[in-house]
Amino acid sequence: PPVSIFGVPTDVGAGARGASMGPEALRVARLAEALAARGVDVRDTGDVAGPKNPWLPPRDGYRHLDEVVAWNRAVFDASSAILAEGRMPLMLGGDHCLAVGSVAAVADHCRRNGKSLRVLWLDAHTDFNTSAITPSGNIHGMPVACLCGIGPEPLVRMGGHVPALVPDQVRQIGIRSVDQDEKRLVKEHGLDIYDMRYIDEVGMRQTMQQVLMGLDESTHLHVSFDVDILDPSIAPGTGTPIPGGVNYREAQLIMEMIADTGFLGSLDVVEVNPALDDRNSTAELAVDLVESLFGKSTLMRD
Ligand code: DIR
Ligand code: MN
Ligand code: MN
Ligand code: MN
Repeated sequence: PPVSIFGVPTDVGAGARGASMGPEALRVARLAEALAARGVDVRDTGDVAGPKNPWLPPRDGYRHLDEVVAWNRAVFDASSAILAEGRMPLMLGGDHCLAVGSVAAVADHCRRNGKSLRVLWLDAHTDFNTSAITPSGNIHGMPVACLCGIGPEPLVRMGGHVPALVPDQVRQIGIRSVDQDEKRLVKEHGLDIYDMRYIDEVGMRQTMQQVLMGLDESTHLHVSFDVDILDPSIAPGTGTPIPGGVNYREAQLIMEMIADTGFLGSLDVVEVNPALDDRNSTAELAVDLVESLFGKSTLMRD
């Protein structure tokens, strides 16, 4: 399907500044050109707009809630418009709080079109915090909870339908950092989490076979790719790097196995932070992996 790229240059949901430069870093790494070279009909619609980062401490367990809501409304509108045109939204973050808007738009689109949505959350973190339990107040640690109906009213209601998602629709891959009370909450809500220990024990191939089980022609796959799923040795340019991440070959296999399904319907690439990167290598690796997600492989396979 044809792809429309849009950038969301903000870091209002993060604990480190710099993810606001992510869209430009991914453009400098020639994301659109790489997809076009694969024969994808791709358009870059530019950046959406929103408030500046006031860089204030959290209030009532949330940092920059009003700004996060404003940016997510812009994301929801951009993503919804692209889906309505029959194109695939590719969001360039920005921090991961923006997935509230992008996934809410996709959930709404699927509901209207009789599609069943499955969300693949590629991340070191489960992003299932709430204002009551967050150690940071950073809203990029909360989008999955918000999408599942737990969170501040304006974020939970973003797409109109509450909750936007049920935990059943989510698969989380690469997880290795879950906060103390967040552990209890993800267990309580039955999230399907393929953490690094699981990947170590069964291998990435079997992990992805589990993750991709039960798909059919009606499935819309949304991939929310937080680059901190990758090991910091290969992806240093991100705000909350956690050791023990997915290596280069494992990451390629994730993307290639998703591509093989043929059901990719939308994508977020988030948490690229050029201020912390080594010569744009994280953005370049992200582009390489997105190429694989769109079907690039070493050989023709059957
Ligand atoms: C941490 C970090 N769990 C928090 N979360 C991040 O602040 O809630 N998510 N970095 O991507
Ligand atoms: Mn995340
Ligand atoms: Mn993360
Ligand atoms: Mn590749």
